[in-house]
Amino acid sequence: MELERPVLMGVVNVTPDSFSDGGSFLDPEAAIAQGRRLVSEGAQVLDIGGESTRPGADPVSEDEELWRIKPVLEGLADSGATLSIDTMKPGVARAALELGAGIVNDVSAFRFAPEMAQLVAEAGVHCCLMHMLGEPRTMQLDPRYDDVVSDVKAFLEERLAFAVGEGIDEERVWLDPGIGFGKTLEHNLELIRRLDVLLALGRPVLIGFSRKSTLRRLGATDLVSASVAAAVAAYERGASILRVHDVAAHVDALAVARAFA
Ligand code: HH2
Repeated sequence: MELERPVLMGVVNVTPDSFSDGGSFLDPEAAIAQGRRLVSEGAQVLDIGGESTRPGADPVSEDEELWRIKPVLEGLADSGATLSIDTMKPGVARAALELGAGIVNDVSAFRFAPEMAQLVAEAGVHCCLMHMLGEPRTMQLDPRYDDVVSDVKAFLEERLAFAVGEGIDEERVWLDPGIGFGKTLEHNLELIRRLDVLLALGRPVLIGFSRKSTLRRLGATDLVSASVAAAVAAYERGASILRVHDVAAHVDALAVARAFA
């Protein structure tokens, strides 16, 4: 996949309980319409997820997740975007790959199910490996690091080596520090401030700050404009892929930021 920074990854959450849009797109038709709208606004990638990873979220069964995402992947196959499946489950990833998905976005970075790596290797698709401290149910309970940036870097380096060892082409791996996944506001800010440390791993970095509650801790009340500011900051520090819910709101801001590059 040719990456010309910044790539906008539009979020399609087919869930009743996601952070900010839970329940809005549980109906497949609504999710498909949302996906098409995000592509028309400028998303090159659509990230389709059937399980919420918000803090405290309960896990979803594989059958339920499959039931949620399959019709949406089918309905978006001709959308013009590369489809990404946001899942930790190999069964869900396999079904999505059969339906044409080109990216596996695993927020557990293949820790939940290591066999996910072989699946990605055999399919020859891209994957995104994300850092998370602990698991969604408990990750926001007093997260601590020696140095958040070096700890996340060491984790991503190890997961990248694991992925490559399982046969995944290094060129097909994206890395993500996992904004909000077991991190305080200060941790999230520090990861963006020192993004160069993660870029030194040599892989494109994905950042998902969009609509996250950590923005409220900065006093933000309008999470869309706050998300745009965070995306621009991440882009300026070298992020390649921005995972966002409000594609239209990001397009012009990033185009202008890019003009300064
Ligand atoms: N954030 C969320 C979900 N998946 N994947 C990556 N790679 N990076 C992220 O930052 C990321 C992600 C959480 O956001 P959202 O999809 O809005 O909520 P939920 O997980 O509750 O569906």
